[in-house]
Amino acid sequence: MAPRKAPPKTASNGKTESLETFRERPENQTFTTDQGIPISHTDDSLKAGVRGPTLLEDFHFREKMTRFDHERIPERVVHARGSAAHGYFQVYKPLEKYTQAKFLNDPSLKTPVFVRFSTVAGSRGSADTVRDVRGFATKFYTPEGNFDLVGNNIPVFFIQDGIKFPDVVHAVKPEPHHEMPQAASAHDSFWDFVSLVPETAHMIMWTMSDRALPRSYRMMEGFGVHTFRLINAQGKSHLVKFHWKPLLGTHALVWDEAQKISGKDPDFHRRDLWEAIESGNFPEYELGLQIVSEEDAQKYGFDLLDATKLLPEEQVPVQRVGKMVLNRNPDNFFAETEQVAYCVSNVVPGIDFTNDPLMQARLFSYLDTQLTRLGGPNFAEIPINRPVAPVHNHQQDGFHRDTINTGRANYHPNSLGGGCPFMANPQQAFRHHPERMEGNKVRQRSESFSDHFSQATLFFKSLSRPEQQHLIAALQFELGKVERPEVRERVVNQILANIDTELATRVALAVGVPAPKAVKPPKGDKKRNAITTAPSLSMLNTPKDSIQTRKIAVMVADGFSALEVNAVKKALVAGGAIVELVAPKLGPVKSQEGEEAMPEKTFLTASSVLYDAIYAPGGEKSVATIKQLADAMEFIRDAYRHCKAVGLSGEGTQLLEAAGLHQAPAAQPLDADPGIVQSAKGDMKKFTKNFITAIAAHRNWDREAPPPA
Ligand code: HDE
Repeated sequence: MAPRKAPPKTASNGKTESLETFRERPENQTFTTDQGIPISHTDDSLKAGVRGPTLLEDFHFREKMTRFDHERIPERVVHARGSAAHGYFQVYKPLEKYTQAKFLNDPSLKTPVFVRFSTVAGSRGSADTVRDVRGFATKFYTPEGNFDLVGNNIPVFFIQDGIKFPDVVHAVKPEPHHEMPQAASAHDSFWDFVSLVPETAHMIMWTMSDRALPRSYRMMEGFGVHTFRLINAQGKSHLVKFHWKPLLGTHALVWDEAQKISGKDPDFHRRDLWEAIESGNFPEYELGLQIVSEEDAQKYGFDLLDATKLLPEEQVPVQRVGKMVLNRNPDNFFAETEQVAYCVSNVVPGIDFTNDPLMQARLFSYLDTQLTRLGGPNFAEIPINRPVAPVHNHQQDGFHRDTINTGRANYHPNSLGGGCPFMANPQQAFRHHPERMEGNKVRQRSESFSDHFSQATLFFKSLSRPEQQHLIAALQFELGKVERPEVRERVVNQILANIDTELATRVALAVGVPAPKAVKPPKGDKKRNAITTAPSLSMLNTPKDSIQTRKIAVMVADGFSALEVNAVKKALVAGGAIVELVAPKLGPVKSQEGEEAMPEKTFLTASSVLYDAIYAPGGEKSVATIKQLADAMEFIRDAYRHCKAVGLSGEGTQLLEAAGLHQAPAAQPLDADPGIVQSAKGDMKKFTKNFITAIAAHRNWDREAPPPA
């Protein structure tokens, strides 16, 4: 791992300081029971005779075992697998025109945050790089109480009304009879649901796209999904969509790579986040707002209350209003990451809800599920969940109550307690927006929610060609795993055929289903998009100008060229990349110049799927050794297959042929491939420049052989 640039554990803010009271430090302390009784021996239980039975009076043994027996709490019903970090948020300039929220109005204020990233379907111990939506939940500890922005890395959702959430989650989770498959949507019950519920169409396009395979939590966008409201001090309301924009750009893995990583390092995203923060490469995101006046709400050809729709940036630009920096890892996974409780209904004055029926359901569900998961109603007192704003009310009792309320007036109004706590000044208190309401009591979907395919088509059409190929291949894979032909057929004909003919046809051919006829919008689905493509939806257009925090493996064995390695390493590190030497074994490797270097990994313990790019330097003996290693050849073939930058200098250039890549069925020949950077003669200056450009490009998708037609 690269050395730390800064000592992040000292990075503190109002929240992390408040946690100090609860931190337990064992340094130079004596071992005790939970009651503080000193213990000098914890390796043998108390017995009647040295070979006799353990005694019931052994309170130390019983306490130790009882505590162990009760360590587990229920995992989250969704988003069970997650990783989190502390940091802060700072607004660029006051947003008083739109909101009275203090943390969005004071540019000098660093609001503490705790962010938890997650997958959705898998259990707590499942792999990070599965095909799935990622959660992106942020708790802002503002001076006016906690605001939780509980978002995802995809701007839309599977369903329009929260009453269908149990159905979609049951369908995607492992099937109930045999609990398979884990953390995967590629099975019959999920696609059966999709085939019968056309409102899933748009979200399916996103989950089958590269967005569902992020390279890193540091390189994915976040979305509040629903339309929220911002309310200013005069009570005026604007509609708003929240966004997080990663400063490193939005980048993805490829499916074969993601699957291999699941085996090589199931903690890939967790480790990436942890190591980035430990080494001072703090993840950064800008908060973006799309603001729409109430008067314009009906202008976009779809209903802003429908969470299966996004508001294209081309129609309403995203204003970047502030920055979030994650600069400190938690001290204890369970106490912080596991016990944190986000809740959509945690809003502060100046932010309010809308009638989006998905959001309305969420306003109920989070607190409800936390009552079980965290064992009662007092979970807001768990240190990570406490606001930094003071808390005073008449709540009392229940399991795990920490607060010792003083006085005898636990009701309102009271005179015994002098009327305390006083009601807040209405100008500073939370005020629900007084939206006018009328209507009949009905169990019914609004007609304005009926167009399920226009934006699915818009998304598909807006992707670059390689992204479209990946999406088609993903559907070929997922439906290829579905056992029942009628389910495959329904997905193709009822869903995909309404999105795009080429997409539906290519999937149909790969999964043994008759190809559908040309797309025609189903009855009642007449609305079409105001725009035909939205470039902002493609990751092609994300920033690709830096190699910061990219990981590069240097393949060495005894006899490598230190001259070449040193030149390349220096340039890569100067660009902010992390360079690791990978060798046949641990322990020093000797260069042809006689220098010794220490490899971080071996071809056995590492794999190129764990790196962004690979570099093979010259050195006759080194290259001859590497050629003989099956794992090293696999290293090169995988990097090539996953479209990564491959740098080769001196004798290292022989390795492409040794790995059989001169025969690879690629769309682009090796010598025309900008991601394959070679210098047989060792012009290291030009070589490093081109290699850095290739790494910054993230991948060279033009190399890819297209999926079966
Ligand atoms: Fe959630 N969701 N969700 N969800 N969700 C939960 O709350 C729910 C939805 C999201 O890191 C649960 O404490 C319903 C959309 C994240 O702790 C639960 C509906 C979005 C997290 C729940 C949705 C999300 C959750 C499970 C449909 C993106 C993880 C454990 C109406 C905007 C938070 C928990 C963390 C977690 C309910 C849909 C994001 C069961 C009913 C849409 C990031 O309450």
